[in-house]
Amino acid sequence: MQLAFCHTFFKLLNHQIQRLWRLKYPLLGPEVSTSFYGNMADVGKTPVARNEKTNSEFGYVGIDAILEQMRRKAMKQGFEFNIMVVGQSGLGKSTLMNTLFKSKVSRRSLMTSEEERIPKTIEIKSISHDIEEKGVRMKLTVIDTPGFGDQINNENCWQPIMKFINVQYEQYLQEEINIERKKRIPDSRVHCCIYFIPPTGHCLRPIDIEFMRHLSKVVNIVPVIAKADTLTLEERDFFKQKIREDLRANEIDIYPQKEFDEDAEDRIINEKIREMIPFAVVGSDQEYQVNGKRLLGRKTRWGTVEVENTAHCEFAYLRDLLIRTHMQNIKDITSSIHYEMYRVRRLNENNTQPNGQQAIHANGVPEHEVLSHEM
Ligand SMILES: Nc1nc2c(ncn2[C@@H]2O[C@H](COP(=O)(O)OP(=O)(O)O)[C@@H](O)[C@H]2O)c(=O)[nH]1
Ligand SMILES: [Mg+2]
Repeated sequence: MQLAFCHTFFKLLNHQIQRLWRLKYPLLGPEVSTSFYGNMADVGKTPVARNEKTNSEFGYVGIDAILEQMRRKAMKQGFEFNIMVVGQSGLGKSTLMNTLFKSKVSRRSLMTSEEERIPKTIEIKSISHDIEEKGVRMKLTVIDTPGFGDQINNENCWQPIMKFINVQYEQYLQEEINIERKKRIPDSRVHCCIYFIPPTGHCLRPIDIEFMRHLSKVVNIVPVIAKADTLTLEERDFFKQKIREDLRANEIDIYPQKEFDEDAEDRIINEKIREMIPFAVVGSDQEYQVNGKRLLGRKTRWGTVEVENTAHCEFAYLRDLLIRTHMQNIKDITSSIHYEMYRVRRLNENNTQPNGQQAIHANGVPEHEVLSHEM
């Protein structure tokens, strides 16, 4: 009698605890077991009498709950993503950034007088925005480089951009080696550089090759064909093919780099992306009504180019790569490959200096380092 009461009591207790546990961790599903009470409820029964389910729950520890803990921590901290756009004026850089993040994240160039519009030298401008979607916060920084390729002589116009990228690495390094380190180092390193190729339909120009050849060694480069609505389908396919050949011939390693594929699954996914790159994109921040739906597009006399429709252009592939599938990987490669290379070189240099002194540039970067972080 007493044994029967005990049995019923523990069974009820077990049921209540399971219910509370599921309320607290709904993601964990029904498999969560409170095996201690489960065992107690079996008091007085022979082991043979236990059912299969109780047996399978017995070994559950709860290690998978770490995922939920990580998710919450990441939600609390938020994310940082720094994206740079490079290409001549008028190729649609600002428009594409607005298209990607569906808001006015980048200022469109105002069509003022030619002289005012084109800066005499390359300016580098960063604008940060706090974006929130479904409770996930992201600090997005768009780094614009107006003036790139706009001069009569564009020789070495990649240099100020290389310098800017190195300055960000240097700032991060200085924070890292400080005795009193911040709990979280602000990350201004450029995670990704979108390089805009003008839609000429021919081949890469010397300036494109020179820029990507130098910069692909220090940053993740994602080339795109700008204003792809100006090319026919045949022209687009031919141009893409030609660009891939030019990149190969000049040994330019763009993102996602073959040598950094982590496993076979990665390789299969990235191989498909590599076969499609450069994405032929169209940008727009104007919405139009098409078949009863509101879409981002470019309205012309003969129809509307739907920016997110893959039958019209490859913008959606670029968006998926940058935001939906590879954002974390882009940040990881920046940190574990590009920044790491910079860090190792800088620390080695420090060690080889007889008196530990170096020529320091006005912006805090050693003079010879400003332009020479190329392997
Ligand atoms: N045809 C076409 N025009 C575009 C595209 N993207 C932007 N534009 C237009 O090109 C002009 C320059 O765009 P903007 O984004 O300011 O170029 P940026 O100087 O590279 O930043 C604007 O009139 C845009 O509306 C595109 O994909 N196709
Ligand atoms: Mg612009």
